[in-house]
Amino acid sequence: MEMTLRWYGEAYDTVKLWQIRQIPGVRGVITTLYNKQAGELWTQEEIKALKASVEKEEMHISGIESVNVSDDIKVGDGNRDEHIENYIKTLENLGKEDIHMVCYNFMPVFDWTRSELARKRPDGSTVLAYTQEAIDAINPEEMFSTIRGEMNGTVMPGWEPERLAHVKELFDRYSDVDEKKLFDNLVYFLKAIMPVCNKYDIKMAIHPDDPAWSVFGLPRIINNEPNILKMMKAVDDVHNGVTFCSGSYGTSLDNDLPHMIRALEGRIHFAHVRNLKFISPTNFEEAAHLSSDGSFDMYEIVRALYETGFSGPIRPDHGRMIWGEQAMPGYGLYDRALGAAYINGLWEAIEKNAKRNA
Ligand code: DNO
Repeated sequence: MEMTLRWYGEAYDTVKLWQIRQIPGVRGVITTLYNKQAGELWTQEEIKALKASVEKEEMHISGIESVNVSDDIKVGDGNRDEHIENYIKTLENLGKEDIHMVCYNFMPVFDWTRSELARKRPDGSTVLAYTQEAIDAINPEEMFSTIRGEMNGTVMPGWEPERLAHVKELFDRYSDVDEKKLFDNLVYFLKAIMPVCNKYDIKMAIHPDDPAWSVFGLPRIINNEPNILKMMKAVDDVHNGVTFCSGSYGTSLDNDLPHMIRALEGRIHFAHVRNLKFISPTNFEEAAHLSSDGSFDMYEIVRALYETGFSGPIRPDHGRMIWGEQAMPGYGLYDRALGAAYINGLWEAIEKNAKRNA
């Protein structure tokens, strides 16, 4: 594995590359052209400039999170084919710039959903949290304005104001999209992009639905082991793989995370590692990465990645907001740096133990 950190680019991130570079073992970042709307083409010049901005700090790009998929592609209408053409050209331009891992999601309307972005924990840190009761009480069309006030002035991924200004229209477009249709549209998209992925060895890593069940009546298709296996079988190519996100699959207590990692051996191209603390099965908050702070056994998650030969980029995921930091909720420097150090420690211990016992 390669330890990395997510970075939103010079114009958007409160965290600076020189700070990331001081986290032990981190030389790679996962980044994006954050100003791009889904469906737009990324030119080679733009990608080159992004690369240069990272490399001047003696770091490199380990993958893209995300090249977003447009609603036209997800719904299967409008400008779907033009957007797929742009996606293919974008992948080609990324391949030419030697970038080989792309994370994306196929969630309708909203990317991740949380009901709170700053729940206070007993130690004074704040975290993202979810309660089903709170979500049920929100009118989805007002979801954005409800949580906007907690974004610390940042633009959060998947919550682009330009898109969410039309949220009612978006909901209407999905009104006849059920799970089968969404799945078929995903397969259509994957089949169209596989040739370029093969040509440039670009590993596509679909991000799971977060939370792993339907919210606001919208369909969910990437939420459990049988569904991912179905997706991988429908387009059986190593470049059609997944982002294993413990905090997203882990929202459902029915998902056995180490078991899933083993079932997906060879097709996990990117790992997001974080911990959640459950108050009830539909009320959880994000915790520190340390196992004992939450509900997951992080040792078993990292061990499963190690034992299945995971060699892609890994990143600590959402951190708590600690030490007075003001940043994008989940994406401050301090707690993610602690997370990286902890995961590195687990990995080193697991690796040395495995070698000793070999
Ligand atoms: C949230 C992230 C997601 C993820 C996208 C991938 O913090 O994990 O926004 O990047 O779903 O496309």
